[in-house]
Amino acid sequence: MTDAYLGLGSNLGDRLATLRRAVDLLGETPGVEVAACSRIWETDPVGGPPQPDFLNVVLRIRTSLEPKDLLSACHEVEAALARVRDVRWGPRTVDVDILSIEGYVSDDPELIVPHPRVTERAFVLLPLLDLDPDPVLSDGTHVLDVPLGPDATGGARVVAPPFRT
Ligand code: GSY
Repeated sequence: MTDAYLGLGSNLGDRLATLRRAVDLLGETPGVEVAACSRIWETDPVGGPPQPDFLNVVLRIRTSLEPKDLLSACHEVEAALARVRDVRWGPRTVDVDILSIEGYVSDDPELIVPHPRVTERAFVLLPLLDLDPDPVLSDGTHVLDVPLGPDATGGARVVAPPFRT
């Protein structure tokens, strides 16, 4: 089993229910076990057109899936929750991103690991710090050693405790 971090975000419909269902679906996926869940953060949208605020959460999972199969599992959860991929960077029912996979580094455009913007986005960074005070990405980067960009700390508030996993 391998540890991995996933980032989830939603800014359409019942955001909290959607995130909760996405976490449940991930946990029901064969070969995926949800090990830890961050608090639920409401965050200002970063990028794209004007759009509603997001709810974001980060999970630590343990998985026996190969990275590409884990990516497919994430896409299946998005599809099950009727994510519509229309506007790039636009509003979405749910987004499930792979942030880091223990022992795995990839620059394949289909699956870049670690995720290149972990240290640039408060909606990823702050929930990740809920799970680990000194997160280390799969390329050896200590997240807290990276200079933080302008979107890395602001525009985020905790709105709910972690989901039960
Ligand atoms: O990449 C995730 C989708 N996304 C988000 C998000 O999840 N949260 C916030 N606050 N802004 C975002 N912009 C994009 S794109």
